[in-house]
Amino acid sequence: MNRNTSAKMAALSALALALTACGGDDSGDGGGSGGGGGGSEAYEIAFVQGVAGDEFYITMQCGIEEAAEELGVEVTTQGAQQFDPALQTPIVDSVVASAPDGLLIAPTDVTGMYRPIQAAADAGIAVGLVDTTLEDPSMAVTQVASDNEGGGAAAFEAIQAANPEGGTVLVVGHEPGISTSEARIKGFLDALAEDPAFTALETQYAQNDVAEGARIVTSTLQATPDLIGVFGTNLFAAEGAATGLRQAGAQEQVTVVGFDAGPAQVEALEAGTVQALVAQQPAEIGRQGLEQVIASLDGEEPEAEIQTGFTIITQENLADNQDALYRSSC
Ligand code: T6T
Repeated sequence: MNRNTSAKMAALSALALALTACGGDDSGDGGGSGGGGGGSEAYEIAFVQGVAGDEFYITMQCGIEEAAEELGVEVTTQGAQQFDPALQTPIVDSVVASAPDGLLIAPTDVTGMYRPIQAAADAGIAVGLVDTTLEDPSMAVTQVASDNEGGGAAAFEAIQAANPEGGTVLVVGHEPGISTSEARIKGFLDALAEDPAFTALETQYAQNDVAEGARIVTSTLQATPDLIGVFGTNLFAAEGAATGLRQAGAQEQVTVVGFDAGPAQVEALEAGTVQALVAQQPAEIGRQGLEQVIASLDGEEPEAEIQTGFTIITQENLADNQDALYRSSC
């Protein structure tokens, strides 16, 4: 355990309790007209992940597949090897060519993915945006995502609770141009601006690469030895931050809060390299996205926007929040 003494951990635990599952409609009822127990036609739905092999999207796939079985629809899932619009575009183009009834997609760039997704809508495919979004999402019948700004603010509050005296913090974003990265950073920095005891260094981006995240944190520690906190905005950024701190031997000094709760993040939490995780509800995002797309295909009015909540996980409440952890397979 690092210099987060028991008092700091108690403060974090209290905050985690206060913030648990806040920030969204996590009722799981689809928020509207979707779903409805197997009455749908045997629609074909394509799910295009932001990236393959990321436990967030794997867990989302599990939620979509479970809902698809209940609803009697077919789902196929694909994802590129990297979070990159140049790699996601041909996948969407080939989905459009195969003419499914619906497309659920996490766009990897707010502008770069507009053309292929608009082409899907133009071809009569019902589009649902899950997790990430576009600058112009008007072609989508629904958008389902976490309260990303709220999650960013909660991440700052966790660092603040562990370091009430304030200090210098660093945000490691996942990648510029991805809506979730920008929203989480905004939420974090807006909350930080309310407390003059804290200063944020210029945000850096790990480019969804753990090694790059680690490099950013070790070089920041050299330039800013009094760093007290790091916010990693997704799986890769948070894992990179934890790795960098381990390499620099600075776990005692720096509070790390990361978005997401995959196995590596949970391991870092247990080891004390990370003090809090903002766990999203990826299965629920997928389920609700599917329900709304099907509602649209059934001629019902889909819910245009649904926001899901998050859970702040600490060492203290980890045992009670096993359901919030991401899965590596369905
Ligand atoms: O944080 C999630 C997702 O919400 C984000 O849009 C991209 O990164 C993740 O998939 C985690 O790696």
